[in-house]
Amino acid sequence: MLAQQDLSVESIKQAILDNLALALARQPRYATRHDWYTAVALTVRSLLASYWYAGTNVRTEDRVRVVAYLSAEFLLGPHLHNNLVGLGIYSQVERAVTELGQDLGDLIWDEQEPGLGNGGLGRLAACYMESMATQQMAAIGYGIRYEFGIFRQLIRDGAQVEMTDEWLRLGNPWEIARPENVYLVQFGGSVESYTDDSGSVRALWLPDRIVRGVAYDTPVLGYRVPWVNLLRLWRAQAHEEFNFQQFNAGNYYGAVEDMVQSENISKVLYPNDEQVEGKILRLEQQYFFVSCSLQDMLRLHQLRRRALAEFHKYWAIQLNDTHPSIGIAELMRLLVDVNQFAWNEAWDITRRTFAYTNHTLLPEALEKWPLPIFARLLPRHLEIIYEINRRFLDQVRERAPGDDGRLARLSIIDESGDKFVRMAHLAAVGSHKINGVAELHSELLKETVMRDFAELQPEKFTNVTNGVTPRRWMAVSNPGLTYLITSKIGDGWLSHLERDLRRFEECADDEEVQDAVRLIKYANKRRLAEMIERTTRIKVNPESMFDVQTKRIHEYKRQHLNVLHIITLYERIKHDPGLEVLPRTFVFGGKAAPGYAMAKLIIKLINAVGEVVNQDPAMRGRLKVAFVPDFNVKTSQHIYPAADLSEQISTAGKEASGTGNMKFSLNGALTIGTLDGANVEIRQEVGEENFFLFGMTAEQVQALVRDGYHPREYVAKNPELGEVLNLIESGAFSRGDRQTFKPLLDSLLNHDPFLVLADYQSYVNCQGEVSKVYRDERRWTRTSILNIARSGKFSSDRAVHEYREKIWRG
Ligand code: 26Q
Repeated sequence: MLAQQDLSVESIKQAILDNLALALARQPRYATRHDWYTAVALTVRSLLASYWYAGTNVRTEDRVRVVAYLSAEFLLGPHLHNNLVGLGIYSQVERAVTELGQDLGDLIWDEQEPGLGNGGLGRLAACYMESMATQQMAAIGYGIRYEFGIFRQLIRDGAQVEMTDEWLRLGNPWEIARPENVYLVQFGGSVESYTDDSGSVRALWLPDRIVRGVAYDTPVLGYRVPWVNLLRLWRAQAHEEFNFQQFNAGNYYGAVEDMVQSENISKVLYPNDEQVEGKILRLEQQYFFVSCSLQDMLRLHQLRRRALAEFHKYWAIQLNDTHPSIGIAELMRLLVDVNQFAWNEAWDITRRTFAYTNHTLLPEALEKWPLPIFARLLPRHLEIIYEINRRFLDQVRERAPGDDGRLARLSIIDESGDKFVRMAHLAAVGSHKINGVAELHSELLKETVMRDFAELQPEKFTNVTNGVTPRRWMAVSNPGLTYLITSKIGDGWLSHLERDLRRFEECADDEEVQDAVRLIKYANKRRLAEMIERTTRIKVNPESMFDVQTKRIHEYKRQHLNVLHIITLYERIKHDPGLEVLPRTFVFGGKAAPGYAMAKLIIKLINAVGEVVNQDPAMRGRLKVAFVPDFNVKTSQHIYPAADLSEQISTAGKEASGTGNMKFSLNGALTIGTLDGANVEIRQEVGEENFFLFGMTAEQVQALVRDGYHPREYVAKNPELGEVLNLIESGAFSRGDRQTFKPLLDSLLNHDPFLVLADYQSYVNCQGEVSKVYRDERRWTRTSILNIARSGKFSSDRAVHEYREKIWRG
């Protein structure tokens, strides 16, 4: 076993060989690349072990309040590279691996990432876990160990094809199963009441199904600190004893079938993003992992020998959106039904423990469960929610007598038509703090979806602007730039981004630094160009400007606005073949929810336009379009460092924060964007003269929607826009077929809630300005350096610090 004190190249080599021989039973000459990867991974993991124990001691012995970050998603990305950088042993391991005849870069690339998230929300959870470890805050991330993460995306004939993500097929050296750490989770059945020894009437839940949750632990290492936090993910298993009651009744196959059913709970991540569907299995997943997690917290609390009445003093539970909000009813159940607490005391503990982060204002993304589904699956929780709601509405009635409209709007139960449980209302009532994820978003939250709550309890509302970890998004992804910055300002900035990165600003006018920044960007663009050619066969020129939009595909994010601009340039060149245009490569990436037809059509449009543009000789050396398949953490690490221009063009008021915007800016891309989400704060930080702003404000959007949006008026006034739409309509991008893109045009022209055509001209003008500035190399690079140097605020270290100060202090 390799000890931390002995990290010579020789001993690392020996440890890798030992792991190959002893853990994998493989001789070097027969080892595959993946065997080597696993041997290196196990070697690195063993170096984390002693930090790991130390953390266990804090969580079980000390008096600190531990953060429990509850999230249905953790989009960690590959571990190996990150842990090598975190331990500060990259170069030794690289030498050891080279001497063993392998290439560390190849082994790193071999890792299959755990794609246990959809996008921003899941990746945010991963950045926060890393920052909490770096700040040596005791924290546990709780979630689901999905057997299949987010689907793998292929592009076939320009369209998205989904493949299952078998990330565990070759094993996972980073996790440790804890088969002894199991909890039982009940579902369905009925509730009866009984009188306990002291004469109180109590509820007894008689479930009709019991599932077992097994813990799988993954270490989350802090950067250059002796600290590891735990990510504890639950896997569903059949509870044999229970199911085999059926066996005793002579139904062996029935019992086995039920067991298979149970394991389905942790099978697959729902690939929805910002549009929710009320699927029973999804509610089962949520309750499953939340119940396991709370039982685990109670057990750890007891290990610390603390009274249950003090639970809130030792645990701060953060709800990553409403997905785990059933936890509020579950903690009440565990306190009242299982531990015989009085309601009021249990409620006090619960409210002081939970806090809720909202990530969206889109009505279609607010979770609500049809009452019949909820009643069937969680009958006791529904009773508890009714009681929470009754007491809450009584309070409201006292404050605002006779205002039935307000009561109906605030109620946890939506009774306006078919009945639903509104999870955001449950989360709001059961939490002591509610936060949005960017200044603008937090303000809009109080004005729109949570307005009545904000009037009632304004002190509950706060903002914590999102952040991203500079370790993965800079040190790991962009070693060239990291090295340059360190050579200028020393190496403290990776741990103190907000304090130190600013000092790089002094280099903005230094021509040598400018040249170096340009060279690094060029090398990163070549690396991305290679990846693009390998995956799409499209050759792109790293000398051209890389104009990049990567994020989930959604109408509100307006990838189609970007496409309208591409077609505009295409048309201009067609009309005037001698036209001087700035050579641009448009890079797209992102997944569409498999059931979201319009998003899939947008992918088709991007690829269709690309196909026409890329093969047209008149466009050569001017325009190229590439769609990078399977945008995920691993591929994105090649993308952010290579971008010149970052597209953040959502309809104002719709993107809660965005975090890709921060990763781009930190890596020196300039942003073209609307006043939406964290763009507003990025612009504030980098300076308005260093940000390409266009489009309506959130207020203007609201007003236009209120007064009636008539998209055709914009077309009537704008011949160039008309031509662009006509070209799509004519079938120019669909081999003459006029049907393909009809639904998209129909939406743009008749009922587009995201006002694409209203922002079109402003966007195209702004892009003209972008081209102008890009031609001035020095000015562009200077601005790029200012973007980097002024991005310190967007570190997730700052964000978790704010959570601690504003929310977790209690
Ligand atoms: C809900 C119910 C059923 C199935 C799936 C879902 C589901 C899953 C994922 C709903 C939403 C999501 C993901 C949302 C998300 O990623 N939101 C983004 O969160 C980021 C972090 O705060 C923000 O920066 C983005 O603005 C926001 O869009």
